[in-house]
Amino acid sequence: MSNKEQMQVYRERRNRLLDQLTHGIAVIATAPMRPRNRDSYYPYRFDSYFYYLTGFEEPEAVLVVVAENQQGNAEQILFCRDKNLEREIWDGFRYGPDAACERFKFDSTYPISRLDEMMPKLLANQSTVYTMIGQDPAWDAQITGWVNRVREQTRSGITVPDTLADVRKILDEMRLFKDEYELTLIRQAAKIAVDAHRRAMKHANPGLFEYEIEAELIHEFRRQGALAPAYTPIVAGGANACVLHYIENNMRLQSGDLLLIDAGCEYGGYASDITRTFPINGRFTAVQRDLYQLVLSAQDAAIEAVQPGHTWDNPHQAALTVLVQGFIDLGLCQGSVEGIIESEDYKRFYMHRTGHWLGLDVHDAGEYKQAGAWRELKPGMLLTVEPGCYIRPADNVPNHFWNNGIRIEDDVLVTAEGHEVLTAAAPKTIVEIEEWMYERR
Ligand SMILES: [Mn+2]
Repeated sequence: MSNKEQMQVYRERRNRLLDQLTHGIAVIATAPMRPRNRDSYYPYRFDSYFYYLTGFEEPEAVLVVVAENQQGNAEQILFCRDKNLEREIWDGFRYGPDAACERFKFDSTYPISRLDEMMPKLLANQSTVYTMIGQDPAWDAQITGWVNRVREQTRSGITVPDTLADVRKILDEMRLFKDEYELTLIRQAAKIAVDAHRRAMKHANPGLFEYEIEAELIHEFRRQGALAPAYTPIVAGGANACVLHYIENNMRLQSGDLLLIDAGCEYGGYASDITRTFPINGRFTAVQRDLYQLVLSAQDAAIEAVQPGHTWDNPHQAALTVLVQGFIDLGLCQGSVEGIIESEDYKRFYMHRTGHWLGLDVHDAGEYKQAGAWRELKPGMLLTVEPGCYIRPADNVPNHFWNNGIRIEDDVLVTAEGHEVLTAAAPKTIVEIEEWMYERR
């Protein structure tokens, strides 16, 4: 897709937002730069909603979309940093309002320094202000301040906005359905993460540290042009895999242990999210084989349940049924499948749900329930499927199971025919993993 066509995609998203603004104005700021320590900043990451509507990556920018301006027309406005040749020597290129207007297909652009002066004029005679409420107290105060400045002019006949609405209600629903352009970026994010997991498996060996494997992941991400990990990678050997959000990644890998890696990259703004679990020495033990095959069967059942017309909860229930039957067969739980699901006794070994929406954010925008019911899956939705099993030492658990944490996670697109697993090329069956690791010697 040419750059022009890409920018048209963003403009059309703003048009679709416009279609849903009844007599109102949407004001969406990008993310602030965040200080790390003293005068160093974290690498800059734009706000996902702002980026979804603009494709504009610079900090200090605000999007304004007006259903009807003072002349009665719809208008798409960007406030951004001015050109500044002096600053550009230090910090790099910035578009400036003129070039940004042309390239990003806005109707008008202004320097961000004029935001405070212009917002009361733009808000005058608008009834509803759509913005992100409560995300940043300073932003909430700014919006309120501008509305109060409009109020000061009411004796001249100007009316004041009387409704504040959360624009995310509209945008979450839009972001939930991925368009063709997004899918191109998402497929690439998935492909790079697949390669990173393959690379990590190839490099794993007893005696290495978890961070050495993390380095292999990051190497592959950057080598293929991904910005960064989409979230802090989890590289968890042995007992560490039973800590769901383990990110220290600083222990030595032991032969006989499993290694759980939960890592994905951000490419073109989009996250991939893959988990693989494999034996550090390249061969599953008999116990690990039983547990791993159970989680894999649960994942197969859950992926099979990703179908248009099914609900969000179907994959989770499918995984849960397989897992609980397995816990009974292995002697980890006692009773019937229904009874154990009812009592939630399985939560000793499986305490999270089976997935989440995926997109610009790794836990992406979109409601999971509508009017109290799990929502229906439809083509274009993208989700993860990630059942697991985590066995910590406990009196009522046979000790040969202890300290095995397993999760298997893929990124799955709902299609008209069923589903497509975007991350299928990362080795997953016991045979695939052992063969791929055997070749590393
Ligand atoms: Mn995930």
